[in-house]
Amino acid sequence: MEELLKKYYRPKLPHMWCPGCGNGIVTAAIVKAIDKLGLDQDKTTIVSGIGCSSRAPGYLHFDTLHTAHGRALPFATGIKLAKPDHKVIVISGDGDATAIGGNHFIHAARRNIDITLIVYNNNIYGMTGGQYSPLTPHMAKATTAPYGNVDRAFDLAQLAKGAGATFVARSTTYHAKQLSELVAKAILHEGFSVVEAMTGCPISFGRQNKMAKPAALLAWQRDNTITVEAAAKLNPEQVAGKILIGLLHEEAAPEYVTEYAKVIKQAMGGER
Ligand SMILES: Cc1ncc(C[n+]2csc(CCOP(=O)(O)OP(=O)(O)O)c2C)c(N)n1
Ligand code: SF4
Ligand SMILES: [Mg+2]
Repeated sequence: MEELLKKYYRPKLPHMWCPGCGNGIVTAAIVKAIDKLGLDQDKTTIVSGIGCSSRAPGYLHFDTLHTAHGRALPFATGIKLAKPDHKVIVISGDGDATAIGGNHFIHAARRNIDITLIVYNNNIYGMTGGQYSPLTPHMAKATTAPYGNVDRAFDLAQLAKGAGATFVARSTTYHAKQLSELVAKAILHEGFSVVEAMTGCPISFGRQNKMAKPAALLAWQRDNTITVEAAAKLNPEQVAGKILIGLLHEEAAPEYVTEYAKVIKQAMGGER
């Protein structure tokens, strides 16, 4: 880990994450995936919006952008169109990606642009003190829902798939090794890839939901998830109520930047 720290992290401590926050585990999973793939640091750009999770690129030694709340994907789209040979990774919170940035999320998925989006899903607006997000579970407590959240949560994976994402995966900070392997696969996938990283926020979510200890949040992830492979061996009643983790969807489809380049060529008088 020390080598990874020297190579991929900026010497910028202390960081702003609370003790027991899962964001460091997700960020390390991304770094390990990048290292495993041997990506060129000068050709890897990491973009984020605003939130606790969105602070991650600031700690990483790549070309990084910390943009506006919910707007990381439009910035990343511009970068990918201008520099098609760059790997572009977007880090977003659940609120960032599916509330204020929900529109950008579905349209990036629809376009199938070759960007990898990692959603740090802590089920809450962490940075601003625990307001509910579209991924806060039904009847979970939030500062804006002290009696429980009556809204039903999105299933991020289904939302991504329905909007056209061609790679969709989910894992947790408890399953950090699997999470890193899925991030690596997502980066290699040509098209819009989404990885939901379930992560614990003991301060803004856990304290309101009887999981103030970081270990309680990890135990929740362990006890409420099941791998796609294990679920395939069980009948539906045995899997009911569990959250599926692993590679959930993968398909090949025309990629946006490649298709756009063909249109540019045609407009310049060439053949398509
Ligand atoms: C346009 C705009 N609206 C609202 C905010 C305030 N704000 C900052 S972070 C945030 C929510 C962050 O939640 P999430 O995306 O889930 O990230 P987390 O902090 O949980 O990692 C909000 C509402 C803002 N910075 N900009
Ligand atoms: S508020 Fe939650 S998500 Fe934000 S740094 Fe603290 S523990 Fe992490
Ligand atoms: Mg959040």
